[in-house]
Amino acid sequence: MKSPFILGLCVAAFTLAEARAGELSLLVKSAKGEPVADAVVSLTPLDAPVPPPAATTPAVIAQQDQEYTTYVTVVQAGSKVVFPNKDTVQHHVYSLSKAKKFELPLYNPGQAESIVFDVSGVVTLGCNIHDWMLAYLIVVPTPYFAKTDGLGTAHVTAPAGRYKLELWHPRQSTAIAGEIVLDDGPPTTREFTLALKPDRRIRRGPDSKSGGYR
Ligand SMILES: [Cu+2]
Repeated sequence: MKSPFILGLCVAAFTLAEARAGELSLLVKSAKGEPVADAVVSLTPLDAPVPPPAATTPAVIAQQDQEYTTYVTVVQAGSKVVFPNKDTVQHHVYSLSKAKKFELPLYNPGQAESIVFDVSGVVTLGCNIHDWMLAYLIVVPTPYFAKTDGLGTAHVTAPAGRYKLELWHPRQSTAIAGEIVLDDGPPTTREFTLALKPDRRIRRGPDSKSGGYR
């Protein structure tokens, strides 16, 4: 039987480990000072092993109303992504990106295909039938990542330590990289201003019969 002393030590060690979580609080703005959504930040440990992907529910990028439901999706390398067709028409999903070249030949409404993405990088998704359909899957080497919301903010919780920070956005030609240290104190804050290129997405006309994004 374990002595209460040993048990007490274990509990203390566990509590200490639990408390040593750091947090990054990120704000991304455009050159005009407007909040930037869909910026992806990832933190890759520099002094600690990178945990493998958790066995969570796979990410989903659906086709609905002739659009991809999610413009920017982030997963850790080694994760599965499901591509359900929730539409009333067929779609043909493909990517010519170096991180993953693939195609899911024409499939019907109600069907779902899935793919494992094991190489880090940007995977640009298109559809052979609907030229305007465009989405990005960002495959990162770490489980510590987030995507900015409409306010341009994102939060990443990770164990205290030193990280390589990478920031990517669809309208930014190269990713920003840097180093950051998280400790167990108040969140570490970072603010980035991006010089964004024009939005490549084709917008849908007012009649809504024409193709494009809403
Ligand atoms: Cu399509």
